[in-house]
Amino acid sequence: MARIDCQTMKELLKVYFIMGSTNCLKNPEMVMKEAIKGGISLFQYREKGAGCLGRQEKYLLAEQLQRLCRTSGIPFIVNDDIELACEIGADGIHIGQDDEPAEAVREKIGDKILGISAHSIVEANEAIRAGADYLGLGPIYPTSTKADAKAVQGMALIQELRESAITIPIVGIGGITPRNARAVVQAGADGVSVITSISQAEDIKEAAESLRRSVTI
Ligand code: 3NM
Repeated sequence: MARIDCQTMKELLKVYFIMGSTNCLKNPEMVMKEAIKGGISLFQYREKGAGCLGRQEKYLLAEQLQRLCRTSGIPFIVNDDIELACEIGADGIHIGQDDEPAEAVREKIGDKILGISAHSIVEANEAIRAGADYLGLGPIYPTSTKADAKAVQGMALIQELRESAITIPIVGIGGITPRNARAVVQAGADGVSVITSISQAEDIKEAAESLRRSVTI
Protein backbone atom coordinates (compact mmCIF):
# COMPACT_ATOMS: atom_id res chain seq x y z
CA MET A 1 0.00 0.00 0.00
CA ALA A 2 1.32 3.45 -0.91
CA ARG A 3 0.74 6.70 0.99
CA ILE A 4 -2.61 8.31 0.19
CA ASP A 5 -2.38 10.95 -2.53
CA CYS A 6 -3.20 14.56 -1.79
CA GLN A 7 -6.32 14.79 -3.99
CA THR A 8 -7.93 11.66 -2.53
CA MET A 9 -7.18 12.91 0.98
CA LYS A 10 -8.84 16.26 0.23
CA GLU A 11 -11.99 14.48 -0.98
CA LEU A 12 -12.10 12.32 2.16
CA LEU A 13 -11.88 15.37 4.43
CA LYS A 14 -15.09 16.96 3.13
CA VAL A 15 -17.37 15.70 5.90
CA TYR A 16 -15.12 14.15 8.53
CA PHE A 17 -17.18 12.75 11.38
CA ILE A 18 -15.51 12.13 14.76
CA MET A 19 -17.17 10.27 17.59
CA GLY A 20 -16.80 8.10 20.67
CA SER A 21 -19.39 6.65 23.02
CA THR A 22 -19.47 9.77 25.24
CA ASN A 23 -20.47 12.00 22.33
CA CYS A 24 -23.65 10.09 21.56
CA LEU A 25 -27.15 10.52 22.91
CA LYS A 26 -28.25 7.38 21.09
CA ASN A 27 -26.57 4.03 20.50
CA PRO A 28 -23.22 4.70 18.73
CA GLU A 29 -23.85 2.10 16.04
CA MET A 30 -27.22 3.70 15.24
CA VAL A 31 -25.56 7.11 15.10
CA MET A 32 -22.89 5.75 12.77
CA LYS A 33 -25.41 4.11 10.43
CA GLU A 34 -27.40 7.35 10.08
CA ALA A 35 -24.24 9.42 9.59
CA ILE A 36 -23.14 7.07 6.82
CA LYS A 37 -26.55 7.35 5.16
CA GLY A 38 -26.15 11.13 5.29
CA GLY A 39 -22.90 10.98 3.33
CA ILE A 40 -19.96 11.37 5.72
CA SER A 41 -16.67 10.90 3.87
CA LEU A 42 -14.27 9.90 6.67
CA PHE A 43 -14.63 8.69 10.26
CA GLN A 44 -12.47 8.99 13.37
CA TYR A 45 -13.07 6.92 16.47
CA ARG A 46 -12.22 9.14 19.45
CA GLU A 47 -12.99 7.60 22.85
CA LYS A 48 -12.33 10.47 25.28
CA GLY A 49 -13.76 12.34 28.25
CA ALA A 50 -15.60 11.53 31.45
CA GLY A 51 -17.28 8.13 31.35
CA CYS A 52 -15.35 6.87 28.33
CA LEU A 53 -15.09 3.14 27.75
CA GLY A 54 -12.39 0.92 29.26
CA ARG A 55 -9.93 -0.91 27.08
CA GLN A 56 -11.97 -3.99 26.28
CA GLU A 57 -15.23 -2.20 25.48
CA LYS A 58 -13.29 0.37 23.51
CA TYR A 59 -11.82 -2.33 21.28
CA LEU A 60 -15.25 -3.89 20.81
CA LEU A 61 -16.93 -0.62 19.84
CA ALA A 62 -14.02 0.27 17.56
CA GLU A 63 -14.44 -3.00 15.71
CA GLN A 64 -18.20 -2.59 15.41
CA LEU A 65 -17.87 0.92 14.01
CA GLN A 66 -15.01 -0.14 11.74
CA ARG A 67 -17.21 -2.89 10.29
CA LEU A 68 -19.92 -0.34 9.44
CA CYS A 69 -17.34 1.94 7.80
CA ARG A 70 -15.83 -0.92 5.81
CA THR A 71 -19.14 -1.96 4.30
CA SER A 72 -19.67 1.60 3.13
CA GLY A 73 -16.11 2.24 1.94
CA ILE A 74 -15.43 4.92 4.54
CA PRO A 75 -11.86 4.97 5.87
CA PHE A 76 -11.62 4.43 9.63
CA ILE A 77 -9.18 6.57 11.61
CA VAL A 78 -8.32 6.08 15.30
CA ASN A 79 -7.56 9.00 17.61
CA ASP A 80 -4.25 8.70 19.53
CA ASP A 81 -4.29 4.97 20.23
CA ILE A 82 -1.64 3.57 17.88
CA GLU A 83 -1.82 0.14 19.43
CA LEU A 84 -5.57 -0.09 18.78
CA ALA A 85 -5.17 1.27 15.25
CA CYS A 86 -2.52 -1.31 14.38
CA GLU A 87 -4.27 -4.20 16.10
CA ILE A 88 -7.59 -3.78 14.30
CA GLY A 89 -6.03 -2.71 11.00
CA ALA A 90 -7.43 0.83 10.97
CA ASP A 91 -6.86 2.99 7.91
CA GLY A 92 -5.12 5.70 9.85
CA ILE A 93 -4.38 7.55 13.06
CA HIS A 94 -4.91 11.12 14.24
CA ILE A 95 -2.58 12.64 16.83
CA GLY A 96 -2.33 15.93 18.68
CA GLN A 97 0.69 17.95 19.73
CA ASP A 98 0.87 16.28 23.15
CA ASP A 99 0.88 12.73 21.83
CA GLU A 100 3.83 10.60 20.73
CA PRO A 101 6.20 12.47 18.35
CA ALA A 102 4.85 12.40 14.82
CA GLU A 103 8.02 10.92 13.25
CA ALA A 104 7.80 7.94 15.61
CA VAL A 105 4.12 7.47 14.81
CA ARG A 106 4.82 7.60 11.08
CA GLU A 107 7.51 4.91 11.57
CA LYS A 108 5.07 2.66 13.40
CA ILE A 109 2.10 3.00 11.05
CA GLY A 110 3.89 2.81 7.71
CA ASP A 111 1.64 4.09 4.93
CA LYS A 112 -1.55 4.42 6.95
CA ILE A 113 -3.17 7.87 6.94
CA LEU A 114 -1.57 10.22 9.49
CA GLY A 115 -3.51 13.27 10.65
CA ILE A 116 -1.97 15.83 12.98
CA SER A 117 -3.59 18.71 14.90
CA ALA A 118 -1.74 22.00 14.50
CA HIS A 119 -2.33 25.42 16.00
CA SER A 120 0.33 27.58 14.33
CA ILE A 121 2.38 27.80 11.15
CA VAL A 122 5.37 26.38 13.02
CA GLU A 123 3.41 23.32 14.18
CA ALA A 124 1.96 22.92 10.69
CA ASN A 125 5.39 22.89 9.07
CA GLU A 126 6.75 20.46 11.65
CA ALA A 127 3.79 18.14 11.05
CA ILE A 128 4.36 18.25 7.31
CA ARG A 129 8.05 17.45 7.78
CA ALA A 130 7.14 14.54 10.07
CA GLY A 131 4.96 13.02 7.38
CA ALA A 132 1.40 14.20 8.00
CA ASP A 133 -1.17 13.38 5.32
CA TYR A 134 -3.51 16.08 6.56
CA LEU A 135 -3.69 18.78 9.23
CA GLY A 136 -6.57 19.41 11.63
CA LEU A 137 -6.82 23.10 12.52
CA GLY A 138 -8.92 24.41 15.38
CA PRO A 139 -10.83 25.37 17.25
CA ILE A 140 -12.39 27.41 14.47
CA TYR A 141 -15.46 28.32 16.56
CA PRO A 142 -16.14 27.96 20.31
CA THR A 143 -16.63 24.34 21.38
CA SER A 144 -17.38 22.66 24.67
CA THR A 145 -16.57 19.18 23.36
CA LYS A 146 -12.81 19.35 23.98
CA ALA A 147 -12.00 20.31 27.56
CA ASP A 148 -8.45 21.47 26.80
CA ALA A 149 -9.19 23.22 23.50
CA LYS A 150 -6.94 26.17 22.64
CA ALA A 151 -8.20 29.73 22.04
CA VAL A 152 -10.70 30.11 19.21
CA GLN A 153 -8.82 31.06 16.07
CA GLY A 154 -11.54 31.57 13.48
CA MET A 155 -10.28 31.39 9.91
CA ALA A 156 -6.95 33.11 10.62
CA LEU A 157 -4.66 30.06 10.60
CA ILE A 158 -6.33 28.43 7.60
CA GLN A 159 -5.92 31.64 5.62
CA GLU A 160 -2.34 32.12 6.82
CA LEU A 161 -1.39 28.60 5.73
CA ARG A 162 -2.98 28.93 2.32
CA GLU A 163 -1.37 32.35 1.79
CA SER A 164 2.00 30.82 2.59
CA ALA A 165 1.40 28.32 -0.23
CA ILE A 166 1.05 25.27 2.02
CA THR A 167 -0.95 22.82 -0.05
CA ILE A 168 -1.32 19.91 2.37
CA PRO A 169 -4.95 18.78 2.88
CA ILE A 170 -6.54 20.75 5.73
CA VAL A 171 -9.66 20.18 7.79
CA GLY A 172 -11.17 22.71 10.20
CA ILE A 173 -12.50 21.57 13.59
CA GLY A 174 -14.34 23.00 16.58
CA GLY A 175 -17.94 24.22 16.84
CA ILE A 176 -18.68 23.58 13.17
CA THR A 177 -22.32 23.20 12.16
CA PRO A 178 -24.18 23.08 8.84
CA ARG A 179 -24.78 26.82 9.23
CA ASN A 180 -21.18 27.94 9.68
CA ALA A 181 -19.33 25.23 7.70
CA ARG A 182 -19.20 27.00 4.35
CA ALA A 183 -16.98 29.82 5.67
CA VAL A 184 -14.37 27.24 6.72
CA VAL A 185 -14.08 25.85 3.21
CA GLN A 186 -14.21 29.30 1.67
CA ALA A 187 -11.22 30.23 3.86
CA GLY A 188 -9.20 27.42 2.28
CA ALA A 189 -9.95 24.22 4.20
CA ASP A 190 -10.73 21.09 2.20
CA GLY A 191 -13.47 20.05 4.59
CA VAL A 192 -14.91 20.13 8.07
CA SER A 193 -14.49 17.86 11.05
CA VAL A 194 -17.42 17.65 13.44
CA ILE A 195 -18.46 15.82 16.56
CA THR A 196 -21.58 17.32 18.14
CA SER A 197 -23.38 18.69 15.11
CA ILE A 198 -23.74 15.15 13.80
CA SER A 199 -23.53 12.91 16.89
CA GLN A 200 -26.15 14.85 18.82
CA ALA A 201 -28.33 16.04 15.97
CA GLU A 202 -32.03 15.28 16.22
CA ASP A 203 -31.91 14.03 12.64
CA ILE A 204 -28.39 12.64 12.18
CA LYS A 205 -28.74 11.77 8.50
CA GLU A 206 -30.08 15.22 7.68
CA ALA A 207 -27.24 16.88 9.65
CA ALA A 208 -24.62 14.99 7.63
CA GLU A 209 -26.41 15.75 4.35
CA SER A 210 -26.66 19.38 5.27
CA LEU A 211 -22.93 19.58 6.10
CA ARG A 212 -22.15 17.95 2.77
CA ARG A 213 -24.21 20.63 0.97
CA SER A 214 -22.52 23.41 2.95
CA VAL A 215 -19.00 22.38 1.99
CA THR A 216 -19.81 21.92 -1.69
CA ILE A 217 -18.85 25.32 -3.05
N1 3NM B 1 -10.20 19.11 18.51
P1 3NM B 1 -17.32 19.75 18.13
S1 3NM B 1 -11.76 21.09 18.80
C1 3NM B 1 -11.62 17.15 18.97
O1 3NM B 1 -9.17 22.53 18.27
C2 3NM B 1 -11.42 18.59 18.84
O2 3NM B 1 -8.02 20.73 17.84
C3 3NM B 1 -10.23 20.45 18.47
O3 3NM B 1 -16.03 18.97 18.61
C4 3NM B 1 -9.05 21.30 18.18
O4 3NM B 1 -17.52 19.48 16.70
C5 3NM B 1 -12.41 19.56 19.04
O5 3NM B 1 -18.42 19.14 18.97
C6 3NM B 1 -13.83 19.31 19.40
O6 3NM B 1 -17.12 21.20 18.46
C7 3NM B 1 -14.74 19.29 18.22
